[in-house]
Amino acid sequence: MADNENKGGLFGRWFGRRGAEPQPADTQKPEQESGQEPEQAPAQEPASAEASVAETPVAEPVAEAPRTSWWARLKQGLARSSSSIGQGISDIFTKRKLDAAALEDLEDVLIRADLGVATASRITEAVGQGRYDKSIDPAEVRAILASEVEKVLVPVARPLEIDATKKPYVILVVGVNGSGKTTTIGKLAAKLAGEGHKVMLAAGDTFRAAAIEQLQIWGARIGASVISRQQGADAAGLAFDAINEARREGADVLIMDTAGRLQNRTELMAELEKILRVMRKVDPEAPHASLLVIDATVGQNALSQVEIFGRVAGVTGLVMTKLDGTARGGILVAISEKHKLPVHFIGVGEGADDLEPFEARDFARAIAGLDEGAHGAN
Ligand SMILES: Nc1nc2c(ncn2[C@@H]2O[C@H](COP(=O)(O)OP(=O)(O)O)[C@@H](O)[C@H]2O)c(=O)[nH]1
Ligand SMILES: [Mg+2]
Repeated sequence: MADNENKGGLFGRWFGRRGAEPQPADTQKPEQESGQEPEQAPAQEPASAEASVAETPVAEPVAEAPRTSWWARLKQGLARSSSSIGQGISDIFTKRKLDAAALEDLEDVLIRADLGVATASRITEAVGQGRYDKSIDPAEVRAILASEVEKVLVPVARPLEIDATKKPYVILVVGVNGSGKTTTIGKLAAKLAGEGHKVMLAAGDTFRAAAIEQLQIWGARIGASVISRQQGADAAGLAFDAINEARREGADVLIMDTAGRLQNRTELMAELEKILRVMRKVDPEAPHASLLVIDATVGQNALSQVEIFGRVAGVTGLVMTKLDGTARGGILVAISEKHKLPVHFIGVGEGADDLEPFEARDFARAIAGLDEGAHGAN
């Protein structure tokens, strides 16, 4: 594959991700919190990975290597949250009877872990129920925590269902810069293509040439055609053409990338509204899904992203990425509690198969630091 040679760094990572260790934290730092605009975005797409082509062999046989189990990866991704919660719980409840002060301390620990005030107080209440002046084992507190978190997540853990009567089924992908939109599109497209859907991609991040190229690489990798225009072109016009083109080609699914934008920049958000308006000229029901991609390392800022993108882009579901490093996974609980939007997938790495359907029970048990996931023994 000629492409393979050109983009060895990226392909090496795709293939090499199977069974590989998670990326070191410094390669996955979110770059969107500092307030930069899309036009100033640092090149963090695969193009920059080309520098390491030489020392990154394209290791196809690695596909045979055993893959670290899903549970182990999730647990590791949530380790930062679960260890701070676990430590806090041990500090509070070891050799101490349960009283109002202990419960207050517990609530603080949970709020600091981004779980949100509502969930934190519900967990605290559940822990306190009938146990005043008794001692409680930290493990029991963690079990209660897992069960309360699971209750919040069960209603939102919903698969992304492609309605085959909509052709193409149009998926718009939005989010702040660097949250993992383009990578998620690649992973999602790979998944859908693997399930037999004919997928087409639209390179709607027209701000940066590298972003267009990044999507083209994914398209080539999975055999999906990519509609693109030159850098600086109008994204709404591209959306219009893309739906028409997808119809002509008989694509089942069209996934449209967009430029990262900060949720507090009105003019950029207005551009997103324009994309939606123009899409609806071709298909009044488009987009059929509007996915907000959130970076799990940003913490509280994610709440305002959900709020504002939800309002402007009519977000129908969430994907949380980067749950494989220094994630602040608790925020997903706060988001679910507050916004009740479906969470379809979580991203646990940069490779094509690092996108997993969101499972409430696994996530709840991992964040509580319990040992087995939903599929393990209890
Ligand atoms: N570790 C890790 N890195 C990710 C994940 N998803 C995306 N990335 C990386 O985050 C950076 C930004 O991703 P990109 O898809 O370009 O973000 P976009 O600006 O929203 O399109 C890239 O270096 C990706 O490889 C993930 O689930 N885990
Ligand atoms: Mg992008």
